[in-house]
Amino acid sequence: MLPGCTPWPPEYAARYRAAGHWTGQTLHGMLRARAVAHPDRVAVVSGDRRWTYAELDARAIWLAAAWHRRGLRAGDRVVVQLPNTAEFLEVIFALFRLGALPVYALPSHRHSEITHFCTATGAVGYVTTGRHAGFDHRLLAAHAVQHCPRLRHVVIAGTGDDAAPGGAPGAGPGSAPEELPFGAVSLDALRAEGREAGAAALAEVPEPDPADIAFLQLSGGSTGLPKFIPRTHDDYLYSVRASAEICGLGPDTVLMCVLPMAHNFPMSSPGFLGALHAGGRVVLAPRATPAEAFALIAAERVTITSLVPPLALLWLDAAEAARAQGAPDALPDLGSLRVLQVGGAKFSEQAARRVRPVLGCDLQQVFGMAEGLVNYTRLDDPEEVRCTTQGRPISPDDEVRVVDDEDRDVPDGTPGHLLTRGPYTIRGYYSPDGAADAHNAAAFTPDGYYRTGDVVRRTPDGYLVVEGRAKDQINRGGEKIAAEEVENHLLAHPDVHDAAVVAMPDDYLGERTCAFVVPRAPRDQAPSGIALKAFLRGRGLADYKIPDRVEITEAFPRTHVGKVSKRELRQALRAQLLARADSAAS
Ligand code: OOB
Repeated sequence: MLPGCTPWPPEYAARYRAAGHWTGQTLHGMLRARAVAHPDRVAVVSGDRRWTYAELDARAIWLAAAWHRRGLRAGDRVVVQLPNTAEFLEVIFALFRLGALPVYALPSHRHSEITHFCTATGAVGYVTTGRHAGFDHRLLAAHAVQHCPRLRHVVIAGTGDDAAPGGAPGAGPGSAPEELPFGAVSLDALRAEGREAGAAALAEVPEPDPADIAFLQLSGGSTGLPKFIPRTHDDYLYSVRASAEICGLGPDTVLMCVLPMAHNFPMSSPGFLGALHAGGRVVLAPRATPAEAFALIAAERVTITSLVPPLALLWLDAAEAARAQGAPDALPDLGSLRVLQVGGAKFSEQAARRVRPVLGCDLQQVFGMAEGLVNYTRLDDPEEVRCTTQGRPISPDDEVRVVDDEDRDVPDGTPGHLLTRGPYTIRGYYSPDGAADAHNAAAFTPDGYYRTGDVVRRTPDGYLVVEGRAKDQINRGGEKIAAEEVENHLLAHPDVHDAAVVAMPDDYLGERTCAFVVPRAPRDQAPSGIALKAFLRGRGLADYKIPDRVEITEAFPRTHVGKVSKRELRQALRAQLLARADSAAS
């Protein structure tokens, strides 16, 4: 196994194999089996392009061959930062074939995050795009090459604006190498190289061990910098297979990916991997706006998709508004949509009850985490359960404990900390050279339970209701922000003496971020909120981590042990917001 990863104890691994959870297949093996069984079926729809299973597999093999020729080897880490395009699939399946590990970055990540991912994982490769959503990702590549000496394989997929490679200007096979400085190669050129070499170039390259790590996923995090979650082929495929079954996927499934593909939810719950496993079709949505998504649902006859709560609210409001207009073509035909999954953050009961009447499909709540455990409401659960709980675990072998502050189990119905272990929940974060050992000691119990940081209540029939959170994290509409990460960036400002980042309630996103800042200088010379936000952007922090609000204050309230009392800060903020809303209303 990759050094720095914590394996399951052998007796657990044996049990999960005996139970048929771990089947000894790799992620690329799964695709290959489907490509052999039904080569001509469409696997992925991305813009104007439709790739069959055979084509997707062939492209992955060409890329793998080219990378192998260029020296990429099993166990090597490659940071992958791509938008929702078919190339995402091609790239990760190529890496799976080689046993090289994708490290999943989001398109919104900037140089602070990318540099951390590359250096902390010792990545030798970085795959990104050209211009996307108004930002030129080649700038990130240039920065990474300068700051990450191990990087040898920099690949740019497409160079045009919001590039759909192959169709965008300058992105074709002819894109000249001189367009790509810092030793980068275009994905098209790389694929062409592998195609020439042919699949035979991989003849001597063994398939990776299914028990080994397939990729590194990012944790939402609550401390300093994001941690990396090592998932094996065996454990991940189990969660994909079981999820596909729970969600009723089959060859007729048309699954639309709206959320960024790098997230665990749209990837595997059941996500695009589940749809491919079931022999269905994946439709990639470049944007999540109701207008574009509804049109795509109607055009491709989408049957299932997954959203975070703010997007679900946006879709509900848009569909209602379109109906209210009364024009027959104001709302595209959403009749093919059978299931809308909502997860990543708490979906209010009130909103949940609107899904069936407004969108005409079933709601499925999903409460999961990239570390493993995923809970689903079942499709045949009564409406009440689907609207008021966040579901129950995938597996009979998921072990769930709800405990008090002293790790003592609490009775059903009582809120407590959620701990879990099982056949697809990690036993430790990736810890090369012991980098995450201290964090692992805190995040896992000695007997291997992961401390999720979530506060839940369990119903008598084993469903979980999320009540809150004990971890120092902000859940901004499904995007997770570790308070400490942002605080450390603020503390790097020469005029900042202390900083504390907390969540503030928000009707739309659920939570937004507020940074309380104690300046070094007197208050009237303190940096402005605008200046501090610009400072954070300048440090290369992803946009979703930039605080929505900055409060300059003279000192922080403290707990009796002298720590900053975030609870009091949140309370003060809430009171302030309420007072402001009151005075605006009067
Ligand atoms: C998903 O994964 P992550 O790793 O981005 O975030 C996990 C955390 C959970 O620990 C919990 O705090 C929160 O996100 N969360 C929810 C939730 N689903 C996730 N909180 C309340 N209600 C829900 N339904 O977010 C994720 C991974 C796989 C499937 C779905 C979501």
